[in-house]
Amino acid sequence: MKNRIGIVGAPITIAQPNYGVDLGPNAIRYAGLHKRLDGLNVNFKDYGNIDIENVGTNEKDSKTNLKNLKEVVNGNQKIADEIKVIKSRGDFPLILGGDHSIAIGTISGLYNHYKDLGVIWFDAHADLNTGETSPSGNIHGMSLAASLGEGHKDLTSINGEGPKVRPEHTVIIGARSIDEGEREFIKERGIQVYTMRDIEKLGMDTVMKEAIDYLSNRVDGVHLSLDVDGIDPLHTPGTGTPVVGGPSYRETFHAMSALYDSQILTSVEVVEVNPLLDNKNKTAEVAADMIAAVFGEKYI
Ligand code: B3U
Ligand code: MN
Ligand code: MN
Repeated sequence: MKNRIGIVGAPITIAQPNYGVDLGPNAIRYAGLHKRLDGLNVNFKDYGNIDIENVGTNEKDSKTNLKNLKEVVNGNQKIADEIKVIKSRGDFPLILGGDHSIAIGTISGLYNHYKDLGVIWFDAHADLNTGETSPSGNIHGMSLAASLGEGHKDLTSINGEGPKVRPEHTVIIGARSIDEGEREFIKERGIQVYTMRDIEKLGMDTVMKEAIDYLSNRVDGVHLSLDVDGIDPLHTPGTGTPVVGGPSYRETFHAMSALYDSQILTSVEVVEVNPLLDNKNKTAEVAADMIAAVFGEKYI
């Protein structure tokens, strides 16, 4: 890692109903993030947490089917602005969420710095809903769609109107809970998806090799968006929408190590750690382990 890592907390929690994800950034710090990075001899600076208001309700808007649209947009605008500052300093952004809606802000902030940004979306879900298809109205299930230019205009217009990433530059890994509308989206737009079935058949090593190969020919930067619910809830109980049957701790660690070895990544975010649902900060510890792996920690 040549660049200094610029750490920032992005504590949005109102794009999903289990409030407490706003405590995620500090929980990951308390899990020993700085010490782990010190141990890897990487240079980093922690810029603290972005000031997010998090005033919301659990009501869907009757017209848009979205919860807390204005507040989520405001929070994400702040995140996009902060990412631009971190990038202009030449740092490698490491964003601690926050619910997964923060990807709308991070990817919008990264947008101007790349000609063709690639995204690896490690998640149990596809987050490809829009107000029309969402079963919940929760915007954290719409953030990849918004980044691809689909959904409410306010969500797709942060830092300029329209798509920030192309579907053919997007790889989803670990999916095992995909809604009907999301399935259509994937088919229509040709997004590369490695479901749990694919991981089971190919093995994580091959999946990562393929994903890295696929992206490295097409993009000039890769953002890793790691939703901790992508990992099996056996290891990550502190998250709002756990789905059984995910990659194990060691498979995920291996995936992160493969990304480190490839040196393909240009930014990383880790989302959906909810300390209020957790067991003795276990989920934040796993998040810190995965961050350490993605920055080069090895077993020996
Ligand atoms: N697909 C469902 C559930 C969900 C999405 N993301 C999470 N849960 N974490 C939805 O509400 O869009
Ligand atoms: Mn997600
Ligand atoms: Mn998820």
